[in-house]
Amino acid sequence: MKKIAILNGPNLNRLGRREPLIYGTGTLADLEQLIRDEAKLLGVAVTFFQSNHEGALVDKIHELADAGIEGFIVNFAAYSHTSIALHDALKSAGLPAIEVHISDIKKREAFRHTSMTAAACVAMISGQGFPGYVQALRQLAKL
Ligand code: CA2
Repeated sequence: MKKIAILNGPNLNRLGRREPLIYGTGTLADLEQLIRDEAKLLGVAVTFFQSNHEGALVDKIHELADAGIEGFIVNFAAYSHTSIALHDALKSAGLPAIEVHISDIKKREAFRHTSMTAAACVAMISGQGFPGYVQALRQLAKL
């Protein structure tokens, strides 16, 4: 069974509490359940990690790569726009990664238009809401 990790970055543990017009009303637990349901249909094993700390996300990428994970779905949230460390961590893992953004980052403030981490990914899905993670899982399952 293919093993995929879903990594979520800072403030995504607050989903469903504020800004419903941008991020919807679902919580992180709802998002994880949606992905778990799809993983079951696809016959893929999924593992989840959320952190508000850049270094913790870097450490988790290394740990999962050493443990034999086969791909990543990443939403590094605000770190997507700033973090060369997370870009390098994905590169060091040498595994397929798909970046997801719940909102359409190109239609928001200019400081969200660039992603440092997307360049270390095989694809980016932005603006599809929670279903963007499901799309990413389907794509990775095929690789
Ligand atoms: O659209 C996305 O998925 C983002 O990665 C979400 C990040 C944002 O910094 C990125 O530019 C785009 C924000 C994470 C969640 O922030 C919340 C803010 C208010 C309420 C709940 C979550």
